[in-house]
Amino acid sequence: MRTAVVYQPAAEFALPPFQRRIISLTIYLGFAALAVGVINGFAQALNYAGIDVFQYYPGMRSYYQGLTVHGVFNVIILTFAFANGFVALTTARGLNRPLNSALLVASLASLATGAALATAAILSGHASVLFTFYAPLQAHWTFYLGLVLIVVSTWLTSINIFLIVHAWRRDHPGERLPLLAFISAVTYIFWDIASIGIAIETVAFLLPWSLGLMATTDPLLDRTLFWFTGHPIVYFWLLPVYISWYAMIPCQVGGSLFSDTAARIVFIMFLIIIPIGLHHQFVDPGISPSLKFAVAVLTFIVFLPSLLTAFSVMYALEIGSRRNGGTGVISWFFNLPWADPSVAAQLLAMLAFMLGGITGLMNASYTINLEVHNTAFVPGHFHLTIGTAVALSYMGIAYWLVPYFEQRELWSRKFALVQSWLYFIGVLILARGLISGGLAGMPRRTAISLIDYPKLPGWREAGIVTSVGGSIMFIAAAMFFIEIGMTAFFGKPARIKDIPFTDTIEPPASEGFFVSLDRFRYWIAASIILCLIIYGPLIISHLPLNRLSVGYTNY
Ligand code: HAS
Ligand code: CU
Repeated sequence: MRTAVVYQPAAEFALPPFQRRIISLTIYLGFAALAVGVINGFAQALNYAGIDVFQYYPGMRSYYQGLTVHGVFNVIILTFAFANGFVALTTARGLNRPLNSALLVASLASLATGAALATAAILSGHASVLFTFYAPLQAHWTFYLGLVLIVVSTWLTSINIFLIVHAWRRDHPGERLPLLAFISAVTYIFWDIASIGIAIETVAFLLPWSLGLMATTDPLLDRTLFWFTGHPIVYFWLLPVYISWYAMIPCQVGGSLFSDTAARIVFIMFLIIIPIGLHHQFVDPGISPSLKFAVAVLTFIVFLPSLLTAFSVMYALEIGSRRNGGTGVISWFFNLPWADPSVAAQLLAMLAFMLGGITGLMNASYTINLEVHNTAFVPGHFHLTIGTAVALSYMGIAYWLVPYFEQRELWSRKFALVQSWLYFIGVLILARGLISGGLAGMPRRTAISLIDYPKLPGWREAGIVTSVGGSIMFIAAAMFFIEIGMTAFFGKPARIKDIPFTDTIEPPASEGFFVSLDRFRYWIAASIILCLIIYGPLIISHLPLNRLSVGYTNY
């Protein structure tokens, strides 16, 4: 028996138009950030070829200011805005229940205020500290306050999600939570635990330090707290996309997800395996090699839920293709609805993610990491993950979401298709350049166009390839904005009642162990215990704090 992943699949989606509007504004705020971010991304790519265009950008003072804009706008403002809007929407649809309007507005207000504060600090040159804002580099306090408000917006969204989950459970005692609502809720539970590190770092240390209330700070502790959140943050970017891959794409290709239980296990695995941020600190002093090794092993374990996802989603695609006449061992893949830009963009994102996953494992391998850390290899990895698996999926999702928000048809399917392919081709070229440059020792986060020492063999070619790929991506990103702008303002009016969602072939278990997957408190406890095992001894051994660093400001 096929089971829908939502409650009341046949009923009209009970989301009031006002809430739909607030959700759309939240996501549009994210897309506006993306627009600013990619303009600076273009300059980053050209930098690798030795071309400095920052000097022509109005208001930009330095390479690092541009890089901060690129990072903060694309991986903090865009991703948080998208998650807040999209996951609130999927929870509401999963339960077919309206959200709390006041909380929706409060979350958007907090996000917009935080983004405005951080933007003002960065654009005025008071926060050229990159998206990792390592101490002792010190930004203006408004930058940290902006970040705090952005994180608060995600907590407000969490409360909204948990309130309707709780209300639904009260009305349906003993029933399994519909899959779409389950994976949406787990995404935010996961993030709430993961965000504790960055919250402590900014509120307890960086904010008072930048306000002058605290003269010095402890850079290693700050970095450790940052990466406690900074690793799982990448899954907070990814999981909304996984929601689309699991619960929407199968429907969009005419297929079904095979196993409800497998999808729930994947999200629970992400929830439990939070504390692996130390794989970003393999070269940091003051952390024992055995702990680093333990974290390398845990990182290999967190590879599993993504591998499971690859197989689950691939099977769902295959089911869809075969239902529509697809045959063969491989050729069914070409029978997927490649003419649908929403599907094509996300399929291409998945293909890129295979390479992103492989390069992630390379990073996680302790000894290889010593070779590639802080080289261009790392941006090569993350442009395939956040830069494509996530960003290109957002674009694919936008190709049904913006029509749904605006109740208009997509402006041009062909234009959107060309856009998706161009972006995909661009990123493959860019990543090829960055990865080969990284292997030749080309550093990341470096104004290559301004260095006054000779480039090593291989850097020049890698830089040219990177800038060609980045330029193609930039054109494709511009096409994305044209497509959604034209859709929002000039698309043919249409009546789109609902969002896409799939069904599962294997229904959720009604008895036995797997029913307890829905008992969040067990998994929250497991997650917190694992965090304490990995980070507890590390933090204790680090006490008393080593408060050595006064702030270094570059403005
Ligand atoms: Fe990472 C650094 C390890 C995933 C983002 N990563 C970064 C940074 C970013 C980032 C931004 O261990 C730089 C941070 C900074 O500024 O310093 N990463 C991993 C590992 C994974 C991984 C093991 N990363 C991500 C994701 C990101 C992301 C996801 C963003 C969204 N990463 C690292 C490490 C570093 C690092 C080290 C530190 C490097 C250093 O030294 O600084 C894994 O989670 C990846 C698992 C992925 C897979 C792929 C599954 C494939 C799927 C698609 C299926 C395709 C289908 C299509 C269905 C196992 C699900 C069908 C196709 C047919 C052909 C039929
Ligand atoms: Cu990581």
